[in-house]
Amino acid sequence: NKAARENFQDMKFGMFIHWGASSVLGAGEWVMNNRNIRVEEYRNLVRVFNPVDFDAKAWVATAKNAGMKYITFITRHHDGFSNWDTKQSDWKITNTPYAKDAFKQLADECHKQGMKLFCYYSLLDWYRSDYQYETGKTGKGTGRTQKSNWPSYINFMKQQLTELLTNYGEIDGIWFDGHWDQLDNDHDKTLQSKVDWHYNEIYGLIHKLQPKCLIANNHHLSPIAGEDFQAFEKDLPGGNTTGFGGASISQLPLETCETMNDAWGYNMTDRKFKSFPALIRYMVNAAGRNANFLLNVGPQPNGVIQQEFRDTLAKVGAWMQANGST
Ligand code: FUL
Repeated sequence: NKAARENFQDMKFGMFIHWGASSVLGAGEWVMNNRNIRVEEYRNLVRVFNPVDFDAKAWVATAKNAGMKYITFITRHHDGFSNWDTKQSDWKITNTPYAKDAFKQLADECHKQGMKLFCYYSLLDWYRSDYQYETGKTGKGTGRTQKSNWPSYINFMKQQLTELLTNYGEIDGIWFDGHWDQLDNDHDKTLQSKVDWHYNEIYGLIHKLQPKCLIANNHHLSPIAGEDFQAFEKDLPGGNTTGFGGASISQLPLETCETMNDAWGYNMTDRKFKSFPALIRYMVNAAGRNANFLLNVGPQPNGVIQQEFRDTLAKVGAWMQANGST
């Protein structure tokens, strides 16, 4: 949808939010894989994730005051935990002591405050037994023993995406991630996926359910049919500084994402906070390349965005206002 793509390009600045059961461990969203935590241990997080101080209104206000026009929220990251009341799995926020649908609250609040809403959705999955690849970094894996069933997994994703695009009002985009997974989990050497993700069917479904919903895929390759904007991770388009393969720049709208410290999901020990001038520099450079800037926060397990991030975002917001960009 051309108009939706143009609107996207005009938004310039968004908030990325990495958050879920993994936040409890305070060691980033890759903790399950990095520490080879087995599914039967990891699933205990459903008993302890309890974000009692989560306030969608406060998140949206923080984004708005920073001059951000959209939010890209982790609906489901690689650990497979769903931040909404999915019917497709028990591994979800409504089965925690918190028991409420966080995504619903966020979606309602975004619609109320005129904030655009994108869903980050992981293709790869460390949790489900029907997922066919074992991804433990040291090769030990996460202990899934049942036989994989690829049609079942693809169908699961379709059902979940249908929920997200049916029960939560207007969704402005789906941001896919995890495309690179493959038998040898050779994440760093090559990003050429050997997996058949059934993109035709999945993208077709999304565009059928919500024609204005944009699709991006953090596959680090040139965009394929059905994708609406091109995502660059921790890199300015054309920068090619991260070793992710340096995809060529397409004619689609562009977006680059970065994070406030070195972590995406909440990491207790990461104090490498980017300075306010560094963030402004990045934003200006992104704008100079006509790319949106998606800036990440990893809220704490109680649901609150940490003070250091909020302080810096307030400064960014003041700068945006002074420079007439809001
Ligand atoms: C990566 C993921 O593996 C990270 O955990 C994070 O979500 C980042 C934005 O994309 O590919």
